[in-house]
Amino acid sequence: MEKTFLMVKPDGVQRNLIGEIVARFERKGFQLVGAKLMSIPTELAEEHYGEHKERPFFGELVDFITSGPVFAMVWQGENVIATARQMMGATNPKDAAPGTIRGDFGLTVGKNVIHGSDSPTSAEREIGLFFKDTGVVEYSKLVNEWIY
Ligand code: RTP
Ligand code: MG
Repeated sequence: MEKTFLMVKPDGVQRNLIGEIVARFERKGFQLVGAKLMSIPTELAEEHYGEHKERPFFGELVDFITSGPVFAMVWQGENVIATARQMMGATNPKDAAPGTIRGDFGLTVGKNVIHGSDSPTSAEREIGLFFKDTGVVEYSKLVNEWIY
């Protein structure tokens, strides 16, 4: 089953949005298979956002994502990578549709509440980076029989 890496960013944790965000993915029918509250070391932040190394906002991005704890998660389900991105909304909350997480809870591009992998390659890479030590939890859920 497809898996993706999602993370409530430091602003979402500080604003008490963990439960709200988890609830949205649960209600959709996705299955939580990994989760931890953690501080991101600078080296991990730089590696995670490595694709943006040359961008002018890279320093701010790393400073922000390491500024407080994040809630890192792995979710699984059919088409979860693309669907989670739709549920998150556009990168800049001013362009994100109402009903999406960024559309409902964000105001600025720098503090946009949630991260989600943007492709199968990114998902595999990011799950590897964040859940290297603990792995994910494989388990069956009876409710899945009513979803699929
Ligand atoms: P993310 O990686 O955090 O899930 O966000 P994303 O895929 O929607 O957007 P991406 O292009 O990967 O950018 C990563 C994060 O960098 C910040 N950003 N700032 N100041 C700017 O113009 C700017 N552009 C992007 C955002 O916080 C974005 O989530
Ligand atoms: Mg991205």
